Amino acid sequence: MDDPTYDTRLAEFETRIARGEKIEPGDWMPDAYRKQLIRMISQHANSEVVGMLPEGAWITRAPNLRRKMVLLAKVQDEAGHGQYLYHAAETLGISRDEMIDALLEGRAKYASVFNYPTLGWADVAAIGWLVDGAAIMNQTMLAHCSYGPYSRAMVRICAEEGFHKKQGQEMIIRYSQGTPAQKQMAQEAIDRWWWPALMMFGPHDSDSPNTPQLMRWGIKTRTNDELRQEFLDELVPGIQALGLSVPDPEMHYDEATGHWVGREIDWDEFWRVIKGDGPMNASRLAARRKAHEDGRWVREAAAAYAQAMG
Ligand code: BYC
Repeated sequence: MDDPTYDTRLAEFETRIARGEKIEPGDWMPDAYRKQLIRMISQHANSEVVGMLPEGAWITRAPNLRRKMVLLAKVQDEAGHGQYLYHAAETLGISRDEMIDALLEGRAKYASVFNYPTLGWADVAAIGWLVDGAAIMNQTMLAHCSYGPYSRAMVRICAEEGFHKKQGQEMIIRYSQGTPAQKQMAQEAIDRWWWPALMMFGPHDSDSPNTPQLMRWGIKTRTNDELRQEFLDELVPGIQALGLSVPDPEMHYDEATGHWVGREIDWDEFWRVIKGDGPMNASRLAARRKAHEDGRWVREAAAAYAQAMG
């Protein structure tokens, strides 16, 4: 039987990716590919689960039954996304317990955007339109990624994120056409979530150590800056059409490039938040730890039942 060398296996692996084939869990893959996927998918799963907290805080304060039902469904969807993603990561040889421990011990990352507070009802709307909107751009790309379980999870997640984005956009549209107080509420929410949403796409390509390897292996097919630009080009005219604005006095349409261009993101703030020093980092982790402890008896009962049933 042939015993292909690492280089031969790598060449075959890369040829499969170039042909557009999906890599599946039992297939040969370079160690670095496996590690990159575990890193990204587990961070993504953590983001979905921590991302339930900012909006979850408003479920009891939704202004009417319809809004409450929509918000409940959305937050529940995020839990489901976490489930698919932890499962997808498990196919790569890491256990859910390891991933959850890393999150609760502060060793794992999750999207920086969820370390900001939701100070008003319209923040729920801004998260839907801006944050889910940013997530969809990134996840539509990931639905075409080279790893089968991740790409299939993304197809389903994107369908649900489409509903999340639309319910947020619909709220902002209505409030922008409502009373002066409602319009102001919508504007303040956009002002609060604008910069954190732009930061979701990650650092500039020149400061993104992972992008070259992720692009080489078809995990990412577009860079952080390309996706951020697409977001700006879609969102800025959409917000302005409602008589609202983005909190960036330098934002303008550049005729030469055909793109919207604004001022530089505050990257010091971005790195501070990622390193654990954002407005809500401690509170988010405390909430997850409490939920984990409160759910311990359920996990123990389920494990005992499974053992008793053989
Ligand atoms: N936040 O080399 P880079 C949702 C880290 S949730 C925190 O560019 P990469 C929703 C990065 O991890 C959807 N950390 O990284 C849920 C790396 O550190 P490590 C969330 C960030 O991987 C509830 C370092 O910075 N989406 O939709 O090439 C309610 C250097 O970065 C961030 C995903 O998770 C950040 N924003 O690109 C509502 C998508 N940016 O790991 C909505 C999956 C960068 O080397 N992830 N870092 O220590 C990705 O697509 C990519 O990982 C990223 C970063 C674009 C985020």
